Amino acid sequence: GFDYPDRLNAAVELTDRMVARGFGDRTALIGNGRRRTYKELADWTNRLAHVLVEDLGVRPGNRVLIRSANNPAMVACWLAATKAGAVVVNTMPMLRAGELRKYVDKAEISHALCDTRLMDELTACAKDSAFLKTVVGFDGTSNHDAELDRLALEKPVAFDAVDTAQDDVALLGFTSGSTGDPKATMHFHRDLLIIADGYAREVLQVTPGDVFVGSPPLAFTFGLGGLAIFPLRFGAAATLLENASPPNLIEIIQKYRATVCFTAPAAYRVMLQAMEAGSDLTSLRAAVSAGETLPAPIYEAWMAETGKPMLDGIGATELLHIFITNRFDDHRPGCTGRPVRGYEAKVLADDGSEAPRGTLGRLAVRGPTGCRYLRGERQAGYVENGWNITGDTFTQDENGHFHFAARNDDIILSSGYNIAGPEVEAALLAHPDVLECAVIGAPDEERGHIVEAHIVLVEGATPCEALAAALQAHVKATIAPYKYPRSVVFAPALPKTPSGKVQRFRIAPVHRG
Ligand code: 3SK
Repeated sequence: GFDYPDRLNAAVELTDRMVARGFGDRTALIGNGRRRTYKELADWTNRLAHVLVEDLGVRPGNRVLIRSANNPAMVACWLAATKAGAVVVNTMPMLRAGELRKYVDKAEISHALCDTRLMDELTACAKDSAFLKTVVGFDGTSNHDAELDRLALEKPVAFDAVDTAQDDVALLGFTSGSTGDPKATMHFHRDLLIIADGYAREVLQVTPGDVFVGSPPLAFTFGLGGLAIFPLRFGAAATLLENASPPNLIEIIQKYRATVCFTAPAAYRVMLQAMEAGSDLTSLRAAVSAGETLPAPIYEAWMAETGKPMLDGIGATELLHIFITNRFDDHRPGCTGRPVRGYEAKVLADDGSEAPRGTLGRLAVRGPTGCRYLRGERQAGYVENGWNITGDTFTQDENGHFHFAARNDDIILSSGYNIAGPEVEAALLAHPDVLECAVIGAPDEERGHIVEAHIVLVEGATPCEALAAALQAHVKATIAPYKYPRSVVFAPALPKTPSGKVQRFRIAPVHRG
Protein backbone atom coordinates (compact mmCIF):
# COMPACT_ATOMS: atom_id res chain seq x y z
CA GLY A 1 0.00 0.00 0.00
CA PHE A 2 0.88 3.64 0.24
CA ASP A 3 1.93 4.94 3.61
CA TYR A 4 1.59 8.61 4.50
CA PRO A 5 1.47 10.46 7.81
CA ASP A 6 -2.02 11.33 9.08
CA ARG A 7 -1.31 15.03 8.72
CA LEU A 8 -0.29 15.71 5.16
CA ASN A 9 -0.39 18.74 2.90
CA ALA A 10 0.41 17.68 -0.67
CA ALA A 11 1.59 21.15 -1.74
CA VAL A 12 4.14 21.27 1.07
CA GLU A 13 5.43 17.86 -0.01
CA LEU A 14 5.94 19.16 -3.55
CA THR A 15 7.72 22.39 -2.59
CA ASP A 16 9.14 23.11 0.93
CA ARG A 17 9.76 19.44 1.57
CA MET A 18 11.71 19.18 -1.68
CA VAL A 19 13.85 22.12 -0.55
CA ALA A 20 14.42 20.39 2.80
CA ARG A 21 15.45 17.26 0.90
CA GLY A 22 18.20 19.18 -0.90
CA PHE A 23 16.49 20.03 -4.21
CA GLY A 24 16.35 23.79 -3.49
CA ASP A 25 18.75 24.83 -6.27
CA ARG A 26 17.36 22.50 -8.93
CA THR A 27 14.98 23.72 -11.63
CA ALA A 28 11.34 23.09 -10.77
CA LEU A 29 9.46 25.11 -13.39
CA ILE A 30 10.37 26.34 -16.84
CA GLY A 31 8.09 28.90 -18.48
CA ASN A 32 7.66 32.56 -19.42
CA GLY A 33 11.26 32.69 -20.54
CA ARG A 34 12.78 31.71 -17.22
CA ARG A 35 13.56 28.84 -14.90
CA ARG A 36 12.49 28.75 -11.26
CA THR A 37 14.21 26.61 -8.68
CA TYR A 38 12.42 24.59 -6.02
CA LYS A 39 13.44 27.23 -3.46
CA GLU A 40 11.96 29.99 -5.62
CA LEU A 41 8.78 27.98 -6.09
CA ALA A 42 8.48 27.31 -2.35
CA ASP A 43 8.96 31.03 -1.58
CA TRP A 44 6.55 32.14 -4.30
CA THR A 45 3.79 29.78 -3.20
CA ASN A 46 4.29 30.72 0.46
CA ARG A 47 3.91 34.42 -0.31
CA LEU A 48 0.78 33.69 -2.32
CA ALA A 49 -0.63 31.53 0.48
CA HIS A 50 -0.21 34.48 2.88
CA VAL A 51 -2.28 36.63 0.53
CA LEU A 52 -5.00 34.01 0.23
CA VAL A 53 -5.36 33.66 3.98
CA GLU A 54 -4.67 37.21 5.18
CA ASP A 55 -6.03 39.40 2.38
CA LEU A 56 -8.63 37.23 0.68
CA GLY A 57 -9.93 35.41 3.74
CA VAL A 58 -9.55 31.89 2.34
CA ARG A 59 -10.36 29.35 5.07
CA PRO A 60 -9.67 25.59 5.11
CA GLY A 61 -12.25 23.81 2.97
CA ASN A 62 -13.17 26.91 0.93
CA ARG A 63 -13.43 26.10 -2.76
CA VAL A 64 -11.04 28.17 -4.88
CA LEU A 65 -11.31 28.26 -8.65
CA ILE A 66 -8.23 28.88 -10.78
CA ARG A 67 -8.63 30.04 -14.35
CA SER A 68 -5.58 30.04 -16.57
CA ALA A 69 -3.71 28.51 -19.45
CA ASN A 70 -0.78 26.28 -18.48
CA ASN A 71 1.91 28.55 -17.07
CA PRO A 72 4.11 28.70 -13.95
CA ALA A 73 1.75 31.16 -12.23
CA MET A 74 -1.14 28.71 -12.50
CA VAL A 75 0.94 26.02 -10.79
CA ALA A 76 1.97 28.51 -8.09
CA CYS A 77 -1.66 29.50 -7.44
CA TRP A 78 -2.75 25.86 -7.23
CA LEU A 79 0.04 25.02 -4.76
CA ALA A 80 -0.60 28.16 -2.69
CA ALA A 81 -4.33 27.47 -2.40
CA THR A 82 -3.56 23.87 -1.43
CA LYS A 83 -1.14 25.09 1.26
CA ALA A 84 -3.94 27.32 2.55
CA GLY A 85 -6.13 24.22 2.98
CA ALA A 86 -8.49 25.20 0.16
CA VAL A 87 -10.16 22.77 -2.21
CA VAL A 88 -9.01 23.72 -5.70
CA VAL A 89 -10.97 23.65 -8.94
CA ASN A 90 -8.61 24.17 -11.88
CA THR A 91 -10.40 25.33 -15.04
CA MET A 92 -9.55 25.69 -18.72
CA PRO A 93 -9.11 29.13 -20.29
CA MET A 94 -11.67 28.55 -23.02
CA LEU A 95 -14.63 28.09 -20.65
CA ARG A 96 -17.34 30.72 -21.02
CA ALA A 97 -19.27 32.44 -18.23
CA GLY A 98 -22.20 29.99 -18.44
CA GLU A 99 -19.91 26.98 -18.11
CA LEU A 100 -17.94 28.57 -15.28
CA ARG A 101 -21.22 29.30 -13.54
CA LYS A 102 -22.06 25.58 -13.49
CA TYR A 103 -18.75 24.87 -11.76
CA VAL A 104 -19.22 27.72 -9.30
CA ASP A 105 -22.74 26.63 -8.35
CA LYS A 106 -21.99 22.91 -8.14
CA ALA A 107 -18.82 23.31 -6.12
CA GLU A 108 -20.02 26.37 -4.17
CA ILE A 109 -16.86 28.22 -5.12
CA SER A 110 -16.18 31.26 -2.94
CA HIS A 111 -12.89 32.58 -4.37
CA ALA A 112 -11.36 32.70 -7.83
CA LEU A 113 -7.81 33.40 -8.97
CA CYS A 114 -7.71 34.37 -12.60
CA ASP A 115 -5.08 35.24 -15.18
CA THR A 116 -5.87 38.91 -15.88
CA ARG A 117 -6.02 38.15 -19.62
CA LEU A 118 -9.04 35.88 -18.98
CA MET A 119 -10.98 38.04 -16.55
CA ASP A 120 -14.05 38.99 -18.63
CA GLU A 121 -15.91 35.67 -18.63
CA LEU A 122 -15.17 35.15 -14.94
CA THR A 123 -16.42 38.60 -14.01
CA ALA A 124 -19.62 37.88 -15.93
CA CYS A 125 -19.93 34.54 -14.13
CA ALA A 126 -19.40 36.12 -10.69
CA LYS A 127 -22.03 38.80 -11.26
CA ASP A 128 -24.96 38.02 -8.91
CA SER A 129 -23.41 34.68 -7.90
CA ALA A 130 -24.66 33.39 -4.57
CA PHE A 131 -21.26 31.81 -3.93
CA LEU A 132 -18.42 33.52 -5.75
CA LYS A 133 -17.64 36.72 -3.87
CA THR A 134 -13.90 37.24 -4.35
CA VAL A 135 -12.16 37.34 -7.72
CA VAL A 136 -8.50 38.32 -7.92
CA GLY A 137 -6.25 38.64 -10.95
CA PHE A 138 -2.73 37.29 -11.32
CA ASP A 139 -0.26 37.89 -14.08
CA GLY A 140 0.10 34.72 -16.14
CA THR A 141 3.02 36.25 -18.01
CA SER A 142 4.94 36.43 -14.72
CA ASN A 143 5.62 40.16 -14.87
CA HIS A 144 4.05 40.21 -11.42
CA ASP A 145 2.05 43.35 -11.93
CA ALA A 146 -1.48 42.14 -11.19
CA GLU A 147 -3.22 42.53 -7.81
CA LEU A 148 -2.36 39.07 -6.48
CA ASP A 149 1.29 39.45 -7.47
CA ARG A 150 1.58 42.91 -5.92
CA LEU A 151 0.07 41.71 -2.64
CA ALA A 152 2.40 38.70 -2.61
CA LEU A 153 5.53 40.82 -2.98
CA GLU A 154 4.86 42.31 0.46
CA LYS A 155 4.64 38.91 2.20
CA PRO A 156 7.26 36.77 3.93
CA VAL A 157 8.65 33.69 2.20
CA ALA A 158 7.81 31.37 5.09
CA PHE A 159 4.25 30.13 5.61
CA ASP A 160 2.84 27.65 8.10
CA ALA A 161 0.75 25.57 5.75
CA VAL A 162 -2.67 24.50 6.99
CA ASP A 163 -2.28 21.21 8.84
CA THR A 164 -4.55 19.14 6.61
CA ALA A 165 -5.28 15.46 7.10
CA GLN A 166 -4.18 13.03 4.40
CA ASP A 167 -7.85 12.40 3.58
CA ASP A 168 -8.95 16.03 3.49
CA VAL A 169 -10.23 16.96 0.05
CA ALA A 170 -7.60 18.97 -1.87
CA LEU A 171 -8.93 18.98 -5.42
CA LEU A 172 -12.20 18.76 -7.30
CA GLY A 173 -11.85 17.27 -10.77
CA PHE A 174 -14.75 18.06 -13.04
CA THR A 175 -15.55 15.40 -15.60
CA SER A 176 -16.21 16.95 -18.98
CA GLY A 177 -19.39 14.87 -19.08
CA SER A 178 -20.98 13.56 -22.24
CA THR A 179 -24.23 15.26 -21.27
CA GLY A 180 -22.81 18.76 -20.91
CA ASP A 181 -23.59 18.59 -17.20
CA PRO A 182 -20.18 18.51 -15.48
CA LYS A 183 -19.81 16.51 -12.28
CA ALA A 184 -17.16 17.10 -9.62
CA THR A 185 -15.09 14.26 -8.20
CA MET A 186 -13.21 14.70 -4.93
CA HIS A 187 -9.53 13.93 -4.43
CA PHE A 188 -7.65 13.87 -1.15
CA HIS A 189 -4.20 15.28 -0.37
CA ARG A 190 -2.83 11.76 -0.31
CA ASP A 191 -4.32 10.97 -3.74
CA LEU A 192 -2.14 13.67 -5.29
CA LEU A 193 0.92 11.81 -4.02
CA ILE A 194 -0.37 8.29 -4.71
CA ILE A 195 -0.54 8.92 -8.46
CA ALA A 196 3.11 9.98 -8.37
CA ASP A 197 4.29 7.22 -6.02
CA GLY A 198 2.39 4.60 -8.01
CA TYR A 199 2.30 5.39 -11.72
CA ALA A 200 5.13 7.94 -12.04
CA ARG A 201 7.59 6.09 -9.79
CA GLU A 202 6.83 2.53 -10.85
CA VAL A 203 6.04 3.00 -14.53
CA LEU A 204 7.87 6.14 -15.63
CA GLN A 205 10.75 5.72 -13.15
CA VAL A 206 11.10 9.49 -12.83
CA THR A 207 14.44 10.88 -11.67
CA PRO A 208 15.56 14.45 -10.85
CA GLY A 209 17.18 14.63 -14.29
CA ASP A 210 13.83 14.42 -16.08
CA VAL A 211 12.25 17.30 -17.97
CA PHE A 212 8.49 16.99 -18.61
CA VAL A 213 6.65 18.52 -21.56
CA GLY A 214 3.15 18.15 -22.92
CA SER A 215 -0.05 19.78 -24.01
CA PRO A 216 -2.88 18.64 -21.70
CA PRO A 217 -4.33 21.49 -19.63
CA LEU A 218 -3.55 21.49 -15.91
CA ALA A 219 -7.31 21.69 -15.46
CA PHE A 220 -7.49 18.09 -16.74
CA THR A 221 -6.05 15.78 -14.08
CA PHE A 222 -4.03 14.07 -16.83
CA GLY A 223 -2.15 17.36 -17.27
CA LEU A 224 -1.94 18.22 -13.58
CA GLY A 225 -0.26 14.88 -12.91
CA GLY A 226 1.99 14.83 -15.96
CA LEU A 227 3.04 18.47 -16.01
CA ALA A 228 3.14 19.36 -12.31
CA ILE A 229 2.75 16.61 -9.70
CA PHE A 230 5.02 13.98 -11.29
CA PRO A 231 8.02 16.23 -11.94
CA LEU A 232 7.71 18.07 -8.61
CA ARG A 233 7.42 14.85 -6.59
CA PHE A 234 10.83 13.67 -7.83
CA GLY A 235 12.83 16.88 -8.09
CA ALA A 236 12.50 16.98 -11.88
CA ALA A 237 11.66 19.99 -14.09
CA ALA A 238 8.24 20.84 -15.52
CA THR A 239 7.89 22.96 -18.64
CA LEU A 240 4.70 25.05 -18.52
CA LEU A 241 4.47 26.73 -21.84
CA GLU A 242 1.41 28.38 -23.28
CA ASN A 243 2.56 27.51 -26.80
CA ALA A 244 2.85 23.77 -26.06
CA SER A 245 0.30 22.85 -28.69
CA PRO A 246 0.96 19.61 -30.57
CA PRO A 247 2.67 21.11 -33.67
CA ASN A 248 5.17 22.89 -31.39
CA LEU A 249 5.99 19.92 -29.17
CA ILE A 250 8.81 18.63 -31.37
CA GLU A 251 10.59 21.98 -31.17
CA ILE A 252 9.94 22.22 -27.42
CA ILE A 253 11.36 18.74 -26.79
CA GLN A 254 14.48 19.71 -28.74
CA LYS A 255 14.88 23.09 -27.06
CA TYR A 256 14.56 21.83 -23.47
CA ARG A 257 16.03 18.35 -24.05
CA ALA A 258 12.78 16.97 -22.64
CA THR A 259 12.73 13.39 -21.44
CA VAL A 260 9.02 12.69 -20.83
CA CYS A 261 6.16 13.85 -23.03
CA PHE A 262 2.50 13.73 -21.99
CA THR A 263 -0.16 14.14 -24.61
CA ALA A 264 -3.05 12.49 -26.46
CA PRO A 265 -2.80 10.15 -29.46
CA ALA A 266 -4.05 12.74 -31.96
CA ALA A 267 -1.25 15.07 -30.82
CA TYR A 268 1.37 12.38 -31.47
CA ARG A 269 -0.01 12.06 -34.97
CA VAL A 270 0.34 15.81 -35.49
CA MET A 271 3.89 15.60 -34.10
CA LEU A 272 4.74 12.85 -36.56
CA GLN A 273 3.57 15.12 -39.37
CA ALA A 274 5.60 18.03 -38.01
CA MET A 275 8.76 15.92 -37.82
CA GLU A 276 11.52 16.94 -40.26
CA ALA A 277 14.71 15.26 -41.41
CA GLY A 278 16.79 16.94 -38.72
CA SER A 279 14.25 16.58 -35.88
CA ASP A 280 16.10 15.46 -32.78
CA LEU A 281 14.16 13.50 -30.17
CA THR A 282 17.19 11.77 -28.69
CA SER A 283 16.54 13.27 -25.24
CA LEU A 284 13.10 11.68 -24.97
CA ARG A 285 12.75 8.47 -22.97
CA ALA A 286 8.94 8.18 -22.67
CA ALA A 287 6.00 9.29 -24.78
CA VAL A 288 2.92 8.89 -22.62
CA SER A 289 -0.35 8.60 -24.53
CA ALA A 290 -3.71 8.82 -22.77
CA GLY A 291 -6.97 10.72 -22.76
CA GLU A 292 -8.16 8.62 -25.71
CA THR A 293 -7.23 5.09 -26.68
CA LEU A 294 -4.06 4.86 -28.76
CA PRO A 295 -4.80 3.57 -32.27
CA ALA A 296 -2.24 0.94 -33.32
CA PRO A 297 -1.21 2.86 -36.51
CA ILE A 298 -0.15 5.89 -34.46
CA TYR A 299 1.85 3.71 -32.04
CA GLU A 300 3.48 1.87 -34.97
CA ALA A 301 4.32 5.04 -36.89
CA TRP A 302 5.78 6.63 -33.75
CA MET A 303 7.90 3.62 -32.91
CA ALA A 304 9.14 3.34 -36.51
CA GLU A 305 9.96 7.04 -36.74
CA THR A 306 11.45 7.68 -33.27
CA GLY A 307 12.17 4.34 -31.60
CA LYS A 308 11.15 6.00 -28.31
CA PRO A 309 8.81 3.99 -26.04
CA MET A 310 5.22 5.08 -26.42
CA LEU A 311 3.24 4.06 -23.33
CA ASP A 312 -0.51 3.93 -23.77
CA GLY A 313 -2.53 4.20 -20.58
CA ILE A 314 -6.10 4.67 -19.50
CA GLY A 315 -7.11 6.98 -16.70
CA ALA A 316 -10.19 8.82 -15.59
CA THR A 317 -10.91 12.06 -13.82
CA GLU A 318 -12.96 9.97 -11.36
CA LEU A 319 -9.83 7.96 -10.45
CA LEU A 320 -7.53 10.99 -10.79
CA HIS A 321 -4.97 9.50 -13.17
CA ILE A 322 -3.78 6.48 -15.14
CA PHE A 323 -4.67 3.08 -13.62
CA ILE A 324 -3.86 0.65 -16.45
CA THR A 325 -0.76 1.14 -18.57
CA ASN A 326 1.93 -0.30 -20.75
CA ARG A 327 5.49 -0.38 -19.43
CA PHE A 328 8.98 0.24 -20.80
CA ASP A 329 9.62 -3.50 -21.02
CA ASP A 330 6.09 -4.40 -22.10
CA HIS A 331 4.38 -2.20 -24.69
CA ARG A 332 2.75 -3.09 -27.97
CA PRO A 333 0.09 -1.90 -30.38
CA GLY A 334 -3.56 -2.29 -29.45
CA CYS A 335 -2.83 -3.13 -25.82
CA THR A 336 -3.50 -0.88 -22.81
CA GLY A 337 -1.33 -2.98 -20.50
CA ARG A 338 -1.69 -4.01 -16.86
CA PRO A 339 -2.95 -2.24 -13.72
CA VAL A 340 -0.68 0.27 -12.01
CA ARG A 341 0.58 -0.65 -8.52
CA GLY A 342 -2.29 -0.40 -6.04
CA TYR A 343 -5.06 -0.91 -8.64
CA GLU A 344 -6.97 -4.04 -9.66
CA ALA A 345 -9.02 -4.43 -12.82
CA LYS A 346 -11.38 -6.98 -14.31
CA VAL A 347 -13.77 -7.32 -17.23
CA LEU A 348 -17.41 -7.93 -16.35
CA ALA A 349 -19.92 -9.97 -18.32
CA ASP A 350 -23.51 -8.69 -18.62
CA ASP A 351 -24.57 -10.62 -15.48
CA GLY A 352 -21.84 -8.95 -13.39
CA SER A 353 -19.61 -12.02 -13.17
CA GLU A 354 -16.02 -11.87 -14.44
CA ALA A 355 -16.03 -12.36 -18.23
CA PRO A 356 -13.97 -15.23 -19.64
CA ARG A 357 -10.56 -14.14 -20.98
CA GLY A 358 -10.81 -12.83 -24.52
CA THR A 359 -14.47 -11.81 -24.30
CA LEU A 360 -15.78 -8.29 -24.39
CA GLY A 361 -17.21 -6.78 -21.21
CA ARG A 362 -17.38 -3.71 -19.01
CA LEU A 363 -14.15 -2.63 -17.35
CA ALA A 364 -14.22 -2.54 -13.53
CA VAL A 365 -11.36 -0.99 -11.55
CA ARG A 366 -10.61 -0.47 -7.90
CA GLY A 367 -7.74 1.21 -6.17
CA PRO A 368 -6.57 3.85 -3.73
CA THR A 369 -7.92 6.88 -5.64
CA GLY A 370 -11.42 5.49 -6.33
CA CYS A 371 -14.26 7.69 -7.36
CA ARG A 372 -16.11 9.95 -4.92
CA TYR A 373 -18.60 12.32 -6.51
CA LEU A 374 -19.05 15.60 -4.68
CA ARG A 375 -22.81 15.47 -4.86
CA GLY A 376 -23.16 11.73 -5.03
CA GLU A 377 -25.56 11.99 -7.96
CA ARG A 378 -23.72 9.48 -10.14
CA GLN A 379 -22.00 7.52 -7.37
CA ALA A 380 -24.27 4.49 -7.55
CA GLY A 381 -24.00 4.39 -11.34
CA TYR A 382 -20.20 4.58 -11.33
CA VAL A 383 -19.28 2.47 -8.32
CA GLU A 384 -20.68 -1.06 -7.93
CA ASN A 385 -19.60 -3.07 -4.88
CA GLY A 386 -16.49 -0.94 -4.51
CA TRP A 387 -15.52 -1.34 -8.18
CA ASN A 388 -15.44 1.70 -10.47
CA ILE A 389 -17.30 1.06 -13.70
CA THR A 390 -15.49 3.35 -16.09
CA GLY A 391 -17.84 3.10 -19.08
CA ASP A 392 -15.29 1.32 -21.27
CA THR A 393 -15.57 -2.02 -23.03
CA PHE A 394 -12.41 -4.14 -22.76
CA THR A 395 -11.11 -7.67 -23.12
CA GLN A 396 -8.44 -9.23 -20.92
CA ASP A 397 -6.06 -11.69 -22.59
CA GLU A 398 -4.62 -14.92 -21.22
CA ASN A 399 -1.55 -13.05 -19.92
CA GLY A 400 -3.65 -10.60 -17.94
CA HIS A 401 -3.19 -7.64 -20.31
CA PHE A 402 -6.17 -5.40 -20.99
CA HIS A 403 -7.26 -4.42 -24.50
CA PHE A 404 -9.56 -1.48 -25.11
CA ALA A 405 -12.45 -2.07 -27.50
CA ALA A 406 -14.65 1.02 -27.15
CA ARG A 407 -16.42 3.36 -24.81
CA ASN A 408 -19.58 1.44 -23.92
CA ASP A 409 -21.50 4.03 -25.94
CA ASP A 410 -19.28 3.52 -28.99
CA ILE A 411 -20.19 -0.10 -29.68
CA ILE A 412 -22.28 -0.17 -32.86
CA LEU A 413 -24.80 -2.97 -33.28
CA SER A 414 -25.18 -3.60 -37.04
CA SER A 415 -27.05 -6.59 -38.48
CA GLY A 416 -26.42 -8.47 -35.23
CA TYR A 417 -22.67 -7.72 -35.20
CA ASN A 418 -21.02 -5.79 -32.35
CA ILE A 419 -18.63 -3.39 -34.01
CA ALA A 420 -16.21 -1.35 -31.88
CA GLY A 421 -16.01 2.13 -33.40
CA PRO A 422 -12.36 2.68 -32.34
CA GLU A 423 -11.26 -0.44 -34.23
CA VAL A 424 -12.66 1.01 -37.45
CA GLU A 425 -11.07 4.37 -36.59
CA ALA A 426 -7.69 2.70 -36.13
CA ALA A 427 -8.02 1.06 -39.54
CA LEU A 428 -8.89 4.39 -41.16
CA LEU A 429 -6.03 6.17 -39.41
CA ALA A 430 -3.59 3.77 -41.05
CA HIS A 431 -4.51 5.39 -44.40
CA PRO A 432 -2.11 8.22 -45.27
CA ASP A 433 -4.92 10.63 -46.25
CA VAL A 434 -6.70 10.44 -42.88
CA LEU A 435 -5.71 12.95 -40.21
CA GLU A 436 -8.49 12.31 -37.68
CA CYS A 437 -11.71 10.37 -37.68
CA ALA A 438 -14.68 9.42 -35.54
CA VAL A 439 -16.92 6.47 -36.19
CA ILE A 440 -20.55 6.48 -35.11
CA GLY A 441 -23.64 4.35 -35.67
CA ALA A 442 -26.15 5.81 -38.15
CA PRO A 443 -29.73 4.54 -38.07
CA ASP A 444 -30.61 2.12 -40.85
CA GLU A 445 -33.91 0.30 -41.39
CA GLU A 446 -32.35 -2.85 -42.75
CA ARG A 447 -29.36 -3.22 -40.41
CA GLY A 448 -30.49 -1.32 -37.32
CA HIS A 449 -27.36 0.80 -37.57
CA ILE A 450 -24.55 1.12 -40.04
CA VAL A 451 -20.99 2.23 -39.42
CA GLU A 452 -20.52 5.86 -40.43
CA ALA A 453 -17.05 7.43 -40.50
CA HIS A 454 -16.55 11.17 -40.12
CA ILE A 455 -13.13 11.94 -41.50
CA VAL A 456 -10.79 14.93 -41.40
CA LEU A 457 -8.28 14.63 -44.22
CA VAL A 458 -4.62 15.59 -44.12
CA GLU A 459 -3.69 18.80 -45.91
CA GLY A 460 -3.53 18.26 -49.66
CA ALA A 461 -6.00 15.33 -49.81
CA THR A 462 -9.20 16.08 -51.72
CA PRO A 463 -12.58 14.83 -50.47
CA CYS A 464 -14.31 12.97 -53.29
CA GLU A 465 -16.25 9.80 -53.96
CA ALA A 466 -13.20 8.00 -55.26
CA LEU A 467 -11.36 8.67 -51.99
CA ALA A 468 -14.39 7.54 -49.96
CA ALA A 469 -14.41 4.27 -51.92
CA ALA A 470 -10.67 3.88 -51.45
CA LEU A 471 -11.03 4.35 -47.70
CA GLN A 472 -13.80 1.76 -47.56
CA ALA A 473 -11.65 -0.69 -49.48
CA HIS A 474 -8.74 0.07 -47.18
CA VAL A 475 -10.82 -0.79 -44.08
CA LYS A 476 -12.08 -4.01 -45.68
CA ALA A 477 -8.51 -5.01 -46.39
CA THR A 478 -7.36 -4.18 -42.85
CA ILE A 479 -10.05 -5.65 -40.57
CA ALA A 480 -13.06 -7.96 -41.01
CA PRO A 481 -14.89 -6.55 -44.04
CA TYR A 482 -18.30 -6.38 -42.30
CA LYS A 483 -16.90 -3.57 -40.12
CA TYR A 484 -16.24 -1.18 -43.01
CA PRO A 485 -17.96 2.23 -42.93
CA ARG A 486 -20.92 2.05 -45.27
CA SER A 487 -21.25 5.81 -44.95
CA VAL A 488 -18.22 8.12 -45.26
CA VAL A 489 -18.52 11.81 -44.41
CA PHE A 490 -15.67 14.29 -44.92
CA ALA A 491 -15.62 16.93 -42.19
CA PRO A 492 -13.46 20.01 -41.64
CA ALA A 493 -13.05 19.18 -37.91
CA LEU A 494 -14.42 16.91 -35.17
CA PRO A 495 -16.24 18.16 -32.06
CA LYS A 496 -14.03 17.84 -29.00
CA THR A 497 -14.10 18.54 -25.28
CA PRO A 498 -11.80 21.32 -24.09
CA SER A 499 -9.40 18.57 -23.01
CA GLY A 500 -9.30 17.24 -26.56
CA LYS A 501 -11.51 14.15 -26.37
CA VAL A 502 -13.61 13.56 -29.48
CA GLN A 503 -17.31 13.90 -28.63
CA ARG A 504 -18.84 11.28 -30.89
CA PHE A 505 -22.28 11.90 -29.39
CA ARG A 506 -22.24 15.42 -30.87
CA ILE A 507 -21.84 14.14 -34.42
CA ALA A 508 -25.18 13.95 -36.18
CA PRO A 509 -25.48 10.92 -38.47
CA VAL A 510 -25.74 11.85 -42.15
CA HIS A 511 -27.08 8.48 -43.29
CA ARG A 512 -30.68 7.89 -42.18
CA GLY A 513 -31.86 4.89 -44.13
O1 3SK B 1 -7.55 8.83 -19.96
C1 3SK B 1 -8.08 9.79 -19.40
O2 3SK B 1 -9.08 10.23 -19.87
C2 3SK B 1 -7.52 10.42 -18.14
C3 3SK B 1 -8.33 11.14 -17.36
C4 3SK B 1 -7.84 11.69 -16.22
C5 3SK B 1 -6.58 11.52 -15.83
C6 3SK B 1 -5.77 10.82 -16.60
C7 3SK B 1 -6.23 10.27 -17.76
C8 3SK B 1 -5.28 9.55 -18.59
